Amino acid sequence: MSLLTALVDPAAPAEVEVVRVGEEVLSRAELLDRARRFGAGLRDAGPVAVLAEPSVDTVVAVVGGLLAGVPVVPVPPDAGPREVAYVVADSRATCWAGPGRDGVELPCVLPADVAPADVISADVTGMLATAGPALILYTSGTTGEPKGVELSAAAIAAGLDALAEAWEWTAADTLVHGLPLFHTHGLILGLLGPLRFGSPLHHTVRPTPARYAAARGSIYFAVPTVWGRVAADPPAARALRRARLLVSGSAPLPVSVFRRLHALTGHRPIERYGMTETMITLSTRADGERRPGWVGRPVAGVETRIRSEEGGAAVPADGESIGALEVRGPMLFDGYLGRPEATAEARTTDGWFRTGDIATCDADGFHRIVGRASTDLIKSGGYRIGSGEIESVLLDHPAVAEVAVVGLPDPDLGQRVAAFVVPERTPRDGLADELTGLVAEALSWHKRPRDVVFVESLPRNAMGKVQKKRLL
Ligand code: MLC
Ligand code: AMP
Repeated sequence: MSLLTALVDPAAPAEVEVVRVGEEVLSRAELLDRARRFGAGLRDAGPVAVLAEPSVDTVVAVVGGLLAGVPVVPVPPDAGPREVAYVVADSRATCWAGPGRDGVELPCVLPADVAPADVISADVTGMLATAGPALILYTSGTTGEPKGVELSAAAIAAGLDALAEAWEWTAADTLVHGLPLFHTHGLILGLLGPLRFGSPLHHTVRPTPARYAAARGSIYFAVPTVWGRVAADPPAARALRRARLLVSGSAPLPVSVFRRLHALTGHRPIERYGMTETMITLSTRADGERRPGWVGRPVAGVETRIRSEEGGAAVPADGESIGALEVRGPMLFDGYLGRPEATAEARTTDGWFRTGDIATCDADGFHRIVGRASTDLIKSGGYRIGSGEIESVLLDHPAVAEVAVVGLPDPDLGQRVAAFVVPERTPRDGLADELTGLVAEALSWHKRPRDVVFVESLPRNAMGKVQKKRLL
């Protein structure tokens, strides 16, 4: 059995459109042919790093890697040279797909021009049984560098099938979104889902309200920032009345946005909750209650438990008591690449994954995510950003004596990255912009601080530890 069941189904029509990215369209036959040829070019079976621009070439490279049974490592296209070099080295990628990037010295396979002679043998079809990771997704932690999350084809298939069941997602649907193709939301749910279920994907390149309104789909995916922008654009929102499901995730959907979307579109959005490490574990359903501020029940195969942060006792399922959310299920990751200690730390001794989120659950099994246990993981526009990685880049700058990075509440992005900087001396003009640029260059554009605040000192407790909560 293949992960991409509908795509490789020999009985499916060849000429049907399966993926559209902006103006570029791929039929099923074209995608299969190009992906198989690309896959055949990956001769040594080492991971392939794919510069995940929103383009059909990215789709070809990802699908080609999966069909060839080669781990795919998506690289954010807005990543600076230092982050690109880190991801390539840490993942031990042996091949680079896409336009060249400074500092990448791997052999390059361009998805656009693989020779026809390279047609892959028909028996390589991305079997679910393939050992090892199908995808390695890089994601930030509370400290240190981002970690590579290893997801097997079997886990991805289980995660997608659970969503198909909850959302009644079938080949009769057309999915529309414009999310990045390097994270769970846009890549796994947003690309591999359509190719597994045979529902065409229309990727809008950027997730703007106008583009969502212009596309004709039955299911729309977006992060809360995008839904907030749609809700602030009534003509665009009204165009989504004809959809079947509006789905929000990757960060909390503000209740006000839920209500406004409902008023403008006639739809109560589906909210679902997940993580790179777990895929989607909680969701409301196509045929069930959708409650503003709540993310629903465990999807098929998932179990959850909520334990008190002090002592670990189960908290009552009364919809008010809060505790640390732990999950288990068949869609969870296998581990952090090359980091057995971090992998072990992420799980309890009895095998549950510690999400790091604080949640409550009511007597009906409905969950609400209250926040994160640590202030060191920031969610900005749906992107997960570790304050530690930004702090270490800023501390490298000679004008920075001390720094603390936090996520401040933001009406558009949910949280915005803010850096509180103690300068070595009176900050010169332009230093704030220089520090912002440094993060964009070393890490990614989307990790750059939106605010740089110069302060004389950072709030510390008696032990000298920075008290970030006092900066919020
Ligand atoms: C963009 N811009 C750049 C740039 N990239 N400029 C210079 N250099 C770069 N590298 C410009 C754009 O052209 C634009 O300019 C401006 O910056 C703002 O662009 P934007 O795209 O609107 O960005 P922004 O407002 O910062 O971002 C909002 C957002 C983005 C919602 C589009 O945050 C986003 O795509 N979020 C999705 C994150 C996501 O998919 N997370 C899922 C994680 S998985 P101008 O002039 O055109 O305005 C997960 C699991 C789960 O969490 O549960 O799903
Ligand atoms: P990532 O690893 O980028 O997928 O980020 C995972 C984190 O996003 C989770 O640990 C949550 O903190 C947050 N998250 C995802 N979906 C939701 C949601 N629907 N509501 C609240 N937080 C969410």
